[in-house]
Amino acid sequence: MKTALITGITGQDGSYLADLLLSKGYKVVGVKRRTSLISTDRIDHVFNDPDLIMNFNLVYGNMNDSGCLHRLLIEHQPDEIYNLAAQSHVRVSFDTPEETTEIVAMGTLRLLEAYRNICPEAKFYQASSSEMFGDNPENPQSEATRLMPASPYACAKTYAHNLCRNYRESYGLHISSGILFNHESPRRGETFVTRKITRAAARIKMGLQDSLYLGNLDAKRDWGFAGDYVEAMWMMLQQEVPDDYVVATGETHTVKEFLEVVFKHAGLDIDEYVKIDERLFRPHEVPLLLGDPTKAKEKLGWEPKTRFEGLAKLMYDADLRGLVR
Ligand code: G4F
Repeated sequence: MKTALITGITGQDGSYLADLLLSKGYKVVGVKRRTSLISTDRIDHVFNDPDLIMNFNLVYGNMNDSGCLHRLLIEHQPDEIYNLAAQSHVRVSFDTPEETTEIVAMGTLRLLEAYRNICPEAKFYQASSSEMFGDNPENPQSEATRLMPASPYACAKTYAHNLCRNYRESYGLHISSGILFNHESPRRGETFVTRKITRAAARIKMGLQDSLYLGNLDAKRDWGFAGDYVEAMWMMLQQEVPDDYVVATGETHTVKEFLEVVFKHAGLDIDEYVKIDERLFRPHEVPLLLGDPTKAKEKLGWEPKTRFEGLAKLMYDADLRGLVR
């Protein structure tokens, strides 16, 4: 039985990846930062399933603590390591740049050092981000596109991405980075724009909320389904040769288009409920992200199954179901 260690287990991606790996018969060690509230909602279904919980181990850890990361790798000797832990909110990274950099950049360095010293035979997945393309107007963006990060978060991700390539080349380690474009789901955090919209629409529909405040509606993103994207992560680590891959749908849409699909589906009038709040604009916006997933398709055989409209509707439906339960 293979063992996979996942940092960021309580996040959207960590929870979908745990589901996937448990379904494939892995033993999963999920690393969670201590918080005063429990915050395990996204993995509670694992605890409630006697078959799944047998192969799942939730452990405390922290990307700021080298000794802890070393101890976890010594104790669990993973075959695969998935580094998903992050302060992943771009807007918030402008307010907490140092904390973001500590977790995303230095945290990755600490984990890589532990990995190369303790279990260098393991395979390592790095969660890189399309935010790294930032200001680069060239599109669609591929693995060859120049990185021009435009936020503290993206700068930290770029450092971690470059470091992973450097460790792969310097030490011959099996490290692959997935340059994931925006990926959403009913498990998406409530402050990211897609979930903020679907949750608000459901609450408005149920009479629990009377307005939705948003920032820049013109930004364009390449939005896919997180459940599809964790499959690409796993596929990367099954390759003989490690590499970097763009994971995207190859379609881009404005925030306004997402809003329109959801409100139409909900039977709501945008003009009646949506207001613009200047405070939600970013000091520096990334105007357009559009990925070219050709390499992932050709080399991994990966393709997204869920498309834009279906994604928006399934997220709204899930939020509505959550309220009428
Ligand atoms: O949903 P967002 O906050 O996601 P963003 O900034 O694109 O980043 C997400 O995707 C990245 C992959 O490309 C990840 F690396 C990152 O960790 C994160 O998961 O914002 C999307 C767009 C932005 O242009 C933002 O300005 O929506 C715009 N927006 C408009 N109103 C808003 C809002 N974003 C948020 N969060 N909240 C608003 O009210």
